[in-house]
Amino acid sequence: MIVPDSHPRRQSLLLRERVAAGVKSGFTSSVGLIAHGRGEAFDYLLGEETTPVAEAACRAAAAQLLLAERPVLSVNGNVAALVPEEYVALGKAIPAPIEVNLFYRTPERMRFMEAQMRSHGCENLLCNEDARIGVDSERGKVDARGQAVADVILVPLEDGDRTEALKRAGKFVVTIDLNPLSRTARKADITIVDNIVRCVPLMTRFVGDLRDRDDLEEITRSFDNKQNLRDSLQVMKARLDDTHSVD
Ligand code: PTJ
Repeated sequence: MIVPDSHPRRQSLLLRERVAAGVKSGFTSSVGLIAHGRGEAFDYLLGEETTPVAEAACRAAAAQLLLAERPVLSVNGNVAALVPEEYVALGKAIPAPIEVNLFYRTPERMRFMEAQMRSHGCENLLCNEDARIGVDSERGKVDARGQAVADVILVPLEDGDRTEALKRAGKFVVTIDLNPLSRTARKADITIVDNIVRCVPLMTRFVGDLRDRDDLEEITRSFDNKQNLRDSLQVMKARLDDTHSVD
């Protein structure tokens, strides 16, 4: 589809097109379109920009990933459609492997995911299913070199039960979710309430800038995820309360 340069919602339409193209190519689930629409609604409430609250969460996430001994970045069909290159860049900057983890997992989709990530420069990609974490869905199948042994895991655009299972296994979970009320958002240790297309490049920038170990430890120590979620909801509430926004 051609989106005219002058279209007032051009950016948003282009992102939809990326997810739709992912479905057409077979690596994004058709249900991923519904997930994307849900994200769009919450992004409207945020004002479609990275808030100072989200920026602070990004900084804490970058610090935690740098402090990790075995960090892993999980990728699903929506992430692979929206930010393949940017995700690979984040993995290289930390450095951390990227592990494919799909809810709607089939051998064919796994092959398409691998091709999509490799075509965007991913060299350190984990796709095996030779270990398990404690969830009954297909998400329970993991790579023995990745989530199974990781200490800090980035789990973006997630649907629910995996974060709890990872937490039970003693892992530190970072998520990106535009919905601050979601199960994953509330169960994670750090929740970045922002659009993944904006916050992944920002995290990479923080990873490049932050190096001093004392600073990293202080940033993670002083981060409070419950307060971060309250503040994120407050940003959305303030926009809803602003009756002038319809003028
Ligand atoms: O590729 P698969 O098979 O692993 O499936 C992936 C999806 C995303 C389909 C699956 O995990 C799913 O159904 O997710 P949910 O339950 O819809 O949750 C996704 C969450 O991500 C929701 O809370 C959305 O608000 C949020 N979200 C959607 N798009 C974005 C987003 N958050 C940040 N940036 C986005 N662009």
